[in-house]
Amino acid sequence: MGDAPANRAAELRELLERYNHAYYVLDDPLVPDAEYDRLFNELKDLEQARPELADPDSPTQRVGAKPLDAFSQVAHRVPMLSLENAFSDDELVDFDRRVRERLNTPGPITYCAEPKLDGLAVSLRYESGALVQAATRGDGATGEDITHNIRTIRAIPLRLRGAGVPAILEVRGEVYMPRDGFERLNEKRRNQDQKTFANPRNAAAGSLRQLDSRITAERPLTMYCYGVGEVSDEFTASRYSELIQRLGEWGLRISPLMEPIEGLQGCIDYYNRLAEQRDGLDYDIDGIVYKVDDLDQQRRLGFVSRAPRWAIARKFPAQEQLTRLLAIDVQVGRTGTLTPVARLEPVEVAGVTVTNATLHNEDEIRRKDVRIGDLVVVRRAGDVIPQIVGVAPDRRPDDAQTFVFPDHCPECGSDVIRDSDQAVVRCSGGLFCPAQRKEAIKHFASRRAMDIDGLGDKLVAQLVERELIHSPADLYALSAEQLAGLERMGEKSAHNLVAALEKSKQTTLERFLFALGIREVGETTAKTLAKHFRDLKAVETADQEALIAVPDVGPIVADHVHTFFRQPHNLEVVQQLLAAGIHWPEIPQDPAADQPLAGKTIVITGTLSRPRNEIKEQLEALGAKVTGSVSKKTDYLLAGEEAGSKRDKAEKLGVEIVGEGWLGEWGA
Ligand code: JCF
Repeated sequence: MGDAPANRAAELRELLERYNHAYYVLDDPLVPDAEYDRLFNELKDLEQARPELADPDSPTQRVGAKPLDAFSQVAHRVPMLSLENAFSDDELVDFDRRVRERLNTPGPITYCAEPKLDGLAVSLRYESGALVQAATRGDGATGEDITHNIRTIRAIPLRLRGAGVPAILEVRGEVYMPRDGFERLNEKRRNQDQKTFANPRNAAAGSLRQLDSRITAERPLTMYCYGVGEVSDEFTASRYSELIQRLGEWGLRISPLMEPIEGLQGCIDYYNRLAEQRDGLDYDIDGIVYKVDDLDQQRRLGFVSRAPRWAIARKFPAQEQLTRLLAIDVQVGRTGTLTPVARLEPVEVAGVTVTNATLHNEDEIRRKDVRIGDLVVVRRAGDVIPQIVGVAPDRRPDDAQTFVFPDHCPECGSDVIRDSDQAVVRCSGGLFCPAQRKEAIKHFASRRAMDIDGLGDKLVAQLVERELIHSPADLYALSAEQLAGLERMGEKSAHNLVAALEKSKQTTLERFLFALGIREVGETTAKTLAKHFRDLKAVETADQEALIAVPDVGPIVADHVHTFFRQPHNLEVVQQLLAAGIHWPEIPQDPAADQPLAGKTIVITGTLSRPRNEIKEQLEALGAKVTGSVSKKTDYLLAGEEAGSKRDKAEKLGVEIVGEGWLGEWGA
């Protein structure tokens, strides 16, 4: 008779390890998160009830353990190498020539190319398939023991799987923090008044340098493997690409972008391809690594000091640059949020000229001690707005000026108000403030709101500044003659705009609610409200209790909605809009197509017109599941501009690729 709980624990561990591997290593989940959580909790309960069943390698043990007093040193049995850099094609040409000369071959060399990650190099030691030690690179000869931290990273197997695992296997690779995790971490730290990390590399390094692994466990780290150190004799491979493939088969995470290429031209093509994809990747890369693929050729080439002769890193333009901070302007957003914006001496960052960057908020400026006139570090990565990540304090000019946050709105002069909990400063002027009025009208007209074609930002600015309109309702009183008199407006565009205004009158309740620009009421909330109340009057008159009763509406949203419809001015505008002829179809009692995208798996990629999270939330509200990478199970790839590897993969797998406009089909 077996011990039933012991058997179940073993079974759960095996299942969880398989799901873990699929999720964190292959980026291709096998079960929904809820199922994983259910099994995980079952195992946790079992281990708690029967402590003798505990296992240090159990998936439940990845939450970190008691802090260490200090790091101990680890001598690398095989040195951890660094890479020589090439900053131009010429330097790459030289590299290729040197390789061919040393090998005495005229023909093209087969290289293996991979993106060079900007993270932290580590070495993992597996004995009989079990992870026994992990160390940083250190000086290449000696590093620090970070086993306790590495064990919290779910992409790193605690035990290797599959056949032929060597008795001793040291794996080398890069631990890094994906961009979205980095942004989320910084956002959280900003809200908690903690210092933000300058870039994902620093965040990864800081996370691995913790004595308390419970902190590391909370950080979104992952790893790609790119080599081996000490390996027992039974392991043989003839090519680097084959060796890496084997690591993948044993459960280690390897880059899907790694591929063998032919000769110098192959290197240049690969570089150009990745340069295109760079902004769309979900992690920072600072170049391409080329390695001679034939391991025998590698052995013949050998090393110079600490760098192999068989590899080179071709660097991309840097993602961080120093430039002068000329001024700090304060911008007023739709809901009156004042955001400091850095005006910079133009500087090229990773191929794009940057003249503005966000400074987030007042506290952030203070924490970073940014002063006008400073040389500042600007970072641009992916589709994120350029950021000021720090200053060069030793290069501060004598006349650098501390920025004083204004007490009054720069647009309308109203007093500013500070939210007590957040670092947010807001203009109290409401729709009296022209900046807020412009933003409110732009929002009202936007594609996902009333969808008024041809009403661009410049035009809205003119209309507000010339006091032709004060509220969205005034738009519908504009005549073609009035419009034709404006700058850059011909008779034809004026007529088109009037037609677009007319067309926009036929809308939906959810679009209308969204268009009103009530604080915290995004498309999802607007849809929820519309579905729940089915009638504008009902939303208008709902008290807070009735609003909180709506699924996913919390007290803050309820408060904003309630307050909005208690303002006579707002009610008047709504009345005028209805009087202008805005109307929508009645909403049936129980919408049959409740969740039109239920059961669909969608991946989002490329540059989109709105934050990815917003789109993700909408898709989820429609019943879809949004995942991080394309696989056979993906139903749609929602691709924005400059979609890179994910688009290629979707094409390869025959996954349907749709654009942002497709969301409109679902009323999103
Ligand atoms: O991605 C990297 N940062 C990276 C670093 C990739 C590699 O293939 C490397 C490396 C450092 C040394 N290979 C070596 C030999």
